[in-house]
Amino acid sequence: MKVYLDGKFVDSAEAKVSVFDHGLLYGDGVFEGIRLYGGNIFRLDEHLERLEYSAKAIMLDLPLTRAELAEATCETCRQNGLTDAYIRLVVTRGVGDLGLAPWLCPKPTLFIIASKISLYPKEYYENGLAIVTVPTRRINPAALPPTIKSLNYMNNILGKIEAKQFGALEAIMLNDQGYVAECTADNVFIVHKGELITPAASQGALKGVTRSTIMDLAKELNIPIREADMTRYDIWVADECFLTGSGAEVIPAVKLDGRVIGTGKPGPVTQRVLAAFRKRVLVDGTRI
Ligand code: PXG
Repeated sequence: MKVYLDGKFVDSAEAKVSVFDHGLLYGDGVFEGIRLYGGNIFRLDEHLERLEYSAKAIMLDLPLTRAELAEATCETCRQNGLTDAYIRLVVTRGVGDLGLAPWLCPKPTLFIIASKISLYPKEYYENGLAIVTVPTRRINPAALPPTIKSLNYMNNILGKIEAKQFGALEAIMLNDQGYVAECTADNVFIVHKGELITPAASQGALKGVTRSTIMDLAKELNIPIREADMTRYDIWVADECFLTGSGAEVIPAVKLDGRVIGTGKPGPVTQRVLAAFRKRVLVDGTRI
């Protein structure tokens, strides 16, 4: 496997960063998780825009322009002969002294990995996931905006660990006011009386690329959609629930904390959205 590292393609065994890299020392950096479907990098431009916003938010100057980043991403896929893959694009603050000071890190580190991703087993797309609410709250946007896709994922990792303790593969994370924010690595949607509802980013959600795709698809399919405050009650009484993310795509959730959601089976709106999403990923984006 060839990895793009600071302008060169290197063998995965040689793709190493320094122990003084602030991405490692402090989680100081930003990243994107992107999918390649049948030679199409899904919504690459949208991912790169979010990367630019994440970098701007942490006052990190990206070492490449958007066009250069796009080309490096495509070339990483080509170099590895991939047509379907998971792409991880990471920009760290770079190498510096011990001590937080980002201004003492002269050069960001940029690497791009294109590889396989382990998805949820197929049966969960057919039968739905049983999810739980975890005690760990999503980070308050005033502490660290969850809209920044930063290398600080400890909040989500704590949620993921708790989900596993309760025997679930994914979990609802509430914000510190008790409203539903998102899942550990996915956004959440419910269907209620034919309408799609998802929490706003201001409630502590990442502005997911899959989430924004669902918003576009819903308009095309004439399914009403809106952002709204959401509590666990809204999920308890929802007709359907599904999660979205670059890894998960669109996956039905049929139980929350042992309670059945809707009929307990993936519902018709979820299935329509999932089918439309699967078609869209092949055409919406950048050919490598
Ligand atoms: N919320 C969080 C906290 C995420 O990390 C999403 C929502 C969904 O966003 P997108 O843009 O993907 O629709 C994410 C995305 C991984 C992995 O390596 C994580 C994500 C995506 C792909 C792979 O576990 N998280």
